Amino acid sequence: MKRVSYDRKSGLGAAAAFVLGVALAAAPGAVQAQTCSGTGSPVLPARAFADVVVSYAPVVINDDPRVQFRDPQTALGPDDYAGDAQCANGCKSVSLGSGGVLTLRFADNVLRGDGTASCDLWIYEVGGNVEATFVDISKDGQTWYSVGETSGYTKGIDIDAYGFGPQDQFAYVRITDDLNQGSSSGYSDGADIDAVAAVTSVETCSITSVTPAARVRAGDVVTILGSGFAAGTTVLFGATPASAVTIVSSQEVRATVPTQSLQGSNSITLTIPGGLPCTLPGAVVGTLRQSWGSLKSLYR
Ligand SMILES: [Ca+2]
Ligand SMILES: [Ca+2]
Ligand SMILES: [Ca+2]
Repeated sequence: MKRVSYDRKSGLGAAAAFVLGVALAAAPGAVQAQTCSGTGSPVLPARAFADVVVSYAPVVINDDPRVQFRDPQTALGPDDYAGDAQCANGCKSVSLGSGGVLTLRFADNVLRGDGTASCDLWIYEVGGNVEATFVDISKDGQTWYSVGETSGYTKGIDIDAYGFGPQDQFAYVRITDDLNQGSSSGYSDGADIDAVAAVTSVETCSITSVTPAARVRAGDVVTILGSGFAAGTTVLFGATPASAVTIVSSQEVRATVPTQSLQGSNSITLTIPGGLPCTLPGAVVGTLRQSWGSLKSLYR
């Protein structure tokens, strides 16, 4: 939000704010409607929202945006901005400054196209003014694809319109404030991001570490840390199912190395029910030797 221009949400109820938001979208200088629109921001499951801050590079001029508006963690999880543009009760959004950049990642879900012109991606830009951002998406955090410009929180982005579809899975969203739109000063200068959601979302998981990773033997129990794990998650060592799996939490799974030999480097693949698998290549290096426990079970 920038000081000059409108004061869209302060002191207004959500319904009034929505009506004003629509009116402002057609105001001179405002960004025109995107390729899809909803009736205000959609109600989505918590898992659909962005999970991790990859990077945050605000443009700060004369201490604007102020430091309390520069916490990128406020852009994670479900939208929770309720009209407190001054952050009297703590900031619920992060301000980019003019030309600033915020990159987020989905860790327990991915963004896909849905094969129709319906909205697939939603940026919840909030605060006292409607401000525009350029939006790019990426599968790997390296190669980026522009999916246009958006503003406010009353319309979404249809990624099918950019040539993508259900076969494409994106884990990264990069939001760049349009420095040619809006003014360029104020305590929360630049676009203010409350949340980012994959409207067309498929659940998955991610693996951050496996221990032990070396000299793993049949019968050993390895601890897999990551996110998005759920009841019923299956585990593969290479192509071989784990002989036992314990779901400790959404961030920890313990799996028993299968009896078959696991010589050399092996990937670990987890699959949650109804979701897409997540794989860590070269996660464990096995040896032919079996653990004492598994040998005992063989000769029992
Ligand atoms: Ca998520
Ligand atoms: Ca779509
Ligand atoms: Ca928020």
